[in-house]
Amino acid sequence: MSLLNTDFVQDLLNKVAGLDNDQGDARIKQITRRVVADIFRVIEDFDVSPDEFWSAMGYLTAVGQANEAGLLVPGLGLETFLDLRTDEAEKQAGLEGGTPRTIEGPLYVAGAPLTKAEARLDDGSEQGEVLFMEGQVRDLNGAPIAHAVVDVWHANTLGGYSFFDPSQPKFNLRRRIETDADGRYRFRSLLPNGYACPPDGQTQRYLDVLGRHGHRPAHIHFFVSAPGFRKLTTQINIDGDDYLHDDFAFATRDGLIPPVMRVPIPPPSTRAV
Ligand code: MBD
Ligand code: FE
Repeated sequence: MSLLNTDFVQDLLNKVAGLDNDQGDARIKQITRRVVADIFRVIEDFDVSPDEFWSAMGYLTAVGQANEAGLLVPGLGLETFLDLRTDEAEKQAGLEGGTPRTIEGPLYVAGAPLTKAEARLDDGSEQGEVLFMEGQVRDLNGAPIAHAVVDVWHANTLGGYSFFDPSQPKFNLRRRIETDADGRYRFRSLLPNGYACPPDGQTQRYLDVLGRHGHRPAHIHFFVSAPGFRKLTTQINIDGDDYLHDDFAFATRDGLIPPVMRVPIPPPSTRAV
């Protein structure tokens, strides 16, 4: 027997969503009507017990208290779904091509130091493989864009991000670089390691129940923006990472795995002076 389909429960849903008044926000009301009805349906179809229900409410409370909503969202593929929808909307609008977008994730911090054309992202206090990256910001016709801002952020060699990892200096591995007259930028940093969800955190607790890991492949985030252009949110992955195609956040995409060239450093005695 379905309680959901009774007039009584349908009327309850209408009242819950404020559909019996003419105040408030019509769109939020419609969405609320759907979301609550869908939760009712899940409870009915899966015969969810009160204990199970309250356990789920306790979980959501804990996610909020742990500030992990932004981590759970990519873990559930929701952020990737938003990207796929934006891709589709742009395609419908005739906007195709260029570097693919991928998710922002929860670890961006605004206001990183801004420099022209080049930057060093690490302060020399951490040991690791030195990374050089350079590129050119171009429009869809291939024309370079001068004075674009490349906002880059990534993890350290332990997979931790400054601000979220209190052991790192402020804005460590976070910079904004303004492209030069040819649209070019370059930076020096340290090769990051992959991020992993906090093992005792709420996101990992859920992933455990799903039999999933909470690892991301090593990656570098970018916002690329310039006046008069859409803002690009993307990442590159470091080729060869064990999790390259097994990202808990589902952010790896074709076109975002550039070749990594390892360059031997000649011993000091053979170095040109
Ligand atoms: C990250 O570093 C990240 O980029 C995402 C999407 C989720 C968690 C950690
Ligand atoms: Fe990240």
